Amino acid sequence: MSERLEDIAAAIAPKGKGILAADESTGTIQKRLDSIGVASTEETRRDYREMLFRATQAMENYISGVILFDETLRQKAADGTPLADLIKATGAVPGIKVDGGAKPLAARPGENVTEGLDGLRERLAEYHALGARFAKWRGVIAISGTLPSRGAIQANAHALARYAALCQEAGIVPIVEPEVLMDGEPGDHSIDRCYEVTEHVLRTVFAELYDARVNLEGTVLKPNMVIDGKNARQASVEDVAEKTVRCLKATVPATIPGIAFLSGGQSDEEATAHLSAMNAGFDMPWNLTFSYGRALQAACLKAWGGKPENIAAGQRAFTHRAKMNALASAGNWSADLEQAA
Ligand code: 5MM
Repeated sequence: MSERLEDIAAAIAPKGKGILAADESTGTIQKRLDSIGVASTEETRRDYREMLFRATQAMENYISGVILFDETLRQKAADGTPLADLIKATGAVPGIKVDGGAKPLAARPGENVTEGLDGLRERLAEYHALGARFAKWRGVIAISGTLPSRGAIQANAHALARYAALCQEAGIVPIVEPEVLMDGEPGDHSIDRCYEVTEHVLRTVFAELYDARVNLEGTVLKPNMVIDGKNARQASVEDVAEKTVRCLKATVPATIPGIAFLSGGQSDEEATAHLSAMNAGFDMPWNLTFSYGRALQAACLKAWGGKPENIAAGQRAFTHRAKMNALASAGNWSADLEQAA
């Protein structure tokens, strides 16, 4: 594969394929495994992810890249093959989450800033040697009656830009993920409030990327959709699609090759329906695809349940969701395909 940033960015956010976000940190994967009654150990985490990466049909046809957690990039499959090699063998690109998580922002009660810039240059060099060709950093913005503050948005956007510039210096494509939460507390905000905050966040992020001299053609954006809070869900599929596209057109330069959404707590089918409606209904300068965590994995996790005899069932569930989202990334999904399956 070409090592040019522009080619890697185009390869991980194409039409008809998308990214599997399997970069749950230790605490998050523990929650996921707890939900199916499986203890989180290095081995169970490995087994779960090996099941995903060995779902050949899904990986070869519908998945362009996989975001990994540090532990996973260093792990080997049960037969000794590095997990990153399993991914590469399917034609997908291995990527790595490099942020250190969202931590309380000093003097800004209730708000967070993502940490992890110290030593990042050295870590990126090591990740490149281990085979990662793209990275991810997530900044988290919560909506409440009084938040977010301009200061917290600025701090998160600045960190995203410094991260992105360091990635490109290392020959790694940055996925820039400023997430305006739909599932934060209280989660009662309207879709219009989400629009307003998302617009401000994206404008600030692109101003910071410009100041940091980030090459947008070698960058992928991973935004939230413009959607109402989890406790106030009312907006129709058409409304989410129209407002999301309008907000992106107002803020995202056409030089970005691809936009890969997070699912953010939407149901599996909602996340697919929204993506498909955008691609079917609007002309856009960028490819619009998925970089889902929960919306690609929830059904698989449940079908597997930690039992070796359920590996094929888990892989079928993952393949189905990956296929539905791949169709959505070309605007070709419809609800009857879910029923047919
Ligand atoms: C897979 O979850 C990712 C890691 O989360 P933690 O750092 O909290 O463990 C997460 O960043 C994910 O890549 C994105 O938010 C998209 O995931 P969803 O589930 O929202 O599609």
